[in-house]
Amino acid sequence: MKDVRVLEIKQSVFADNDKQADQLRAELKEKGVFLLNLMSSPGSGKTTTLTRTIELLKDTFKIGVMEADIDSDVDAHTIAATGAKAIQLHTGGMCHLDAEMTRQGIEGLEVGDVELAILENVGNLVCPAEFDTGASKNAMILSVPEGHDKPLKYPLMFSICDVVLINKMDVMPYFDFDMEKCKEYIAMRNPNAKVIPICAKTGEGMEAWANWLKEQVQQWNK
Ligand SMILES: Nc1nc2c(ncn2[C@@H]2O[C@H](COP(=O)(O)OP(=O)(O)OP(=O)(O)O)[C@@H](O)[C@H]2O)c(=O)[nH]1
Ligand SMILES: [Mg+2]
Repeated sequence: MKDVRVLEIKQSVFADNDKQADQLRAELKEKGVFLLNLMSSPGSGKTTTLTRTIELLKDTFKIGVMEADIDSDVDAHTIAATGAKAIQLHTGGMCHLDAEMTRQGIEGLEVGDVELAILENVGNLVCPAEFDTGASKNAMILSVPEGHDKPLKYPLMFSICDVVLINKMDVMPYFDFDMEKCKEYIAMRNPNAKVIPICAKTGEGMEAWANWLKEQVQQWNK
């Protein structure tokens, strides 16, 4: 198994997270690094989606991934196996990353020639939504087994995301998931959010998602 670096990131001491986030965004822009913040509840399919995304975009962009978890390095190993640059971040028990913690991750990743950096945030629908990480875009995954009512219960998460991926479309027949209602609830929280149904297991919808991401990176670089 390929070795991956594990970085213990320190809890931030800065009071003004929004300022730190804007500063990090500006620095990344200067370096030509697009940062995607990927959020979801535990097990919705972040790592599985990322491995497929890397397969589709690895010839277009140099990709680096920061895997944030409270413990373990399993996700960083999964990503490293795709050939992408990967680092595991341990949050010291924190359920989210703020901008300064993200900066520590970016420094640990040694972005260098990385054009697309992706942060797999800690699995949680509440805390990560409260902290701007300095990312260029926010994405989230809602998986079918979680239910279509989640935008009603976790409004902030849906309101800050530019794109919502509805994952695990293959298990749709086994759950009472109403896609139209889900889209309606997401639009109530954020009319500008793009919704893309995907199945990270079979690859359904992954091209649409990869194309959306590619366009965002290219537009941001203009
Ligand atoms: N049926 C089905 N299972 C999926 C799909 N995508 C992911 N899974 C499964 O869901 C489980 C969790 O997937 P992960 O990719 O590890 O999810 P995660 O969001 O990264 O999980 P954490 O990092 O622990 O928060 C695994 O058993 C995956 O194989 C899908 O599209 N369909
Ligand atoms: Mg994961």
